[in-house]
Amino acid sequence: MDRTFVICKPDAVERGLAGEIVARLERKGLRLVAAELRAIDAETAATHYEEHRERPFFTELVEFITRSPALLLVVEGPADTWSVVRALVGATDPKAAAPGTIRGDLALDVPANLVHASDSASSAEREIRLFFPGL
Ligand code: IDP
Ligand code: MG
Repeated sequence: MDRTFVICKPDAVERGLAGEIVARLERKGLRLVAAELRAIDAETAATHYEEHRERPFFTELVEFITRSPALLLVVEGPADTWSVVRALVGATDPKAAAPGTIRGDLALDVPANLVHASDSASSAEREIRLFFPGL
């Protein structure tokens, strides 16, 4: 079995869509290993989004992801679970995301695109360690 990291971002919790997102992951056959509603602090957010530090939207992104509690998840599935979850989540820009995906069905804009999901096996490992160091 393999694991990946998912965040139901503040917009998902605010809109009451965290359950819908968890349900989609579970219906796919993935299993919850950890789940915690947590207000992400600015330092952790900056570390998490380190790869985007030089992007013009970095400040907006950190403010968004820290604005209210997010639902942090570790999910378990077959090899390369990260890629299964990314397929369910859809393209970064919800306007371009395919219908049937979480972003394609339920969101319209960035940065409020409902979900973060690790984009590789190494990102999954790094992000699980950052948010759930005890796991
Ligand atoms: P991903 O979440 O699909 O992996 P990334 O390119 O890693 O997409 O970007 C991280 C997050 O930054 C996105 O999910 C979105 O919330 C936000 N974001 C991406 N591009 C923009 C932008 O052009 N303006 C504002 N926010 C953005
Ligand atoms: Mg990314």
